[in-house]
Amino acid sequence: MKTIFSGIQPSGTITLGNYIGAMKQFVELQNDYNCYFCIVDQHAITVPQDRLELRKNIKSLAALYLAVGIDPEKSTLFIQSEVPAHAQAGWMMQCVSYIGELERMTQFKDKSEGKDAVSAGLLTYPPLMAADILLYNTDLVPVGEDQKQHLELTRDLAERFNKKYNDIFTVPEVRIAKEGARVMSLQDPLKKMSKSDPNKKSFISLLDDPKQIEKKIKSAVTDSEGIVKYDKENKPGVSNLLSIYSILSGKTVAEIEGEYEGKGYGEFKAGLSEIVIGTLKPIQDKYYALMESEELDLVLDQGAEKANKVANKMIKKMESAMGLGRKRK
Ligand code: ATP
Ligand code: LTN
Repeated sequence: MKTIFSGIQPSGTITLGNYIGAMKQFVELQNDYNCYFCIVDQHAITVPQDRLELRKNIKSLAALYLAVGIDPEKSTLFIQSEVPAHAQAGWMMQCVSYIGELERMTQFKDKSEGKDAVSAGLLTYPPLMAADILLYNTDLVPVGEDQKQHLELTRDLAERFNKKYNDIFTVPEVRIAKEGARVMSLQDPLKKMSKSDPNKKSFISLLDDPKQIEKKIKSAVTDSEGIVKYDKENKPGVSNLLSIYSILSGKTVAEIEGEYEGKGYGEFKAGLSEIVIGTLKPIQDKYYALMESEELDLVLDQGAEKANKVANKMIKKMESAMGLGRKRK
């Protein structure tokens, strides 16, 4: 069986973008692959976090992974900081990375822009991500479109390490969903929907209640034409809503366009709200039950145990390849 690895930052509550672009794929893939899904809390601290809020988000993200359908019998779910090999391998991968290539990452440029205090961790975020992936002999990494550049760098770093030291890493492939790989902000359809956006109206979180969902969709930016038609160039707002509608309902964009022909955005938005609320209801019910149960800690303990075993084997190989420590019998 081939291996999959992917991670999500506990930097807020999962949005519809994270769900459609990443999590929904995870659930489908876990039947056919040996899967590792990680809560990358060490990546989250590359930007300022409130400690209580971070702890809350870590637990909540674990519950959401399970609530959307990650099955701990099939997949290994764990917290990055509970597997020290990630930080160890992250350091080694930093030492094969060049500052220039890290400075060229668009996520680094976007997140550091206009800030006067940028952490060194924000720059060295990608070698830690490469470490996450390479520790598990990963074949495939399902992510949203925004992570493509980081995956290309991961491949470069793996090849560089293999050539310079020893051929120990599997060079992973990226897997980006055909549809919904880049869900856009409801307030600025030219920007991606992001869970850490300070404007809460720009995203729908998986835990928003029906009233909030209706309100956010009602205030989503569209245009003045009043025609429900997919046209990404000229109607980015409506097109984004149409993609969300299509992915969550299983209907094609053409079918939805037909359904709302001659009707205005009000009716279309009400229909979309209903679809979103219907999709999230069972997830939320499961989530609140999990948050009260003891299952979560059990799953995370087992996940960390399994991940530690696998990752520590790779650390030994990496250290040996680089000549760190002593030779053991
Ligand atoms: P942050 O706002 O803290 O940077 P984020 O919302 O961008 O967080 P991540 O934790 O960085 O989310 O990403 C988790 C997964 O969700 C990744 O695979 C990422 O590519 C995917 N993803 C994030 N935003 C979107 C989006 N708008 N559309 C589709 N996929 C997305
Ligand atoms: N950088 C990713 C989160 C992430 C990740 C990973 C994704 C950290 N490590 C390993 C896939 C594989 C993000 O910001 N979405």
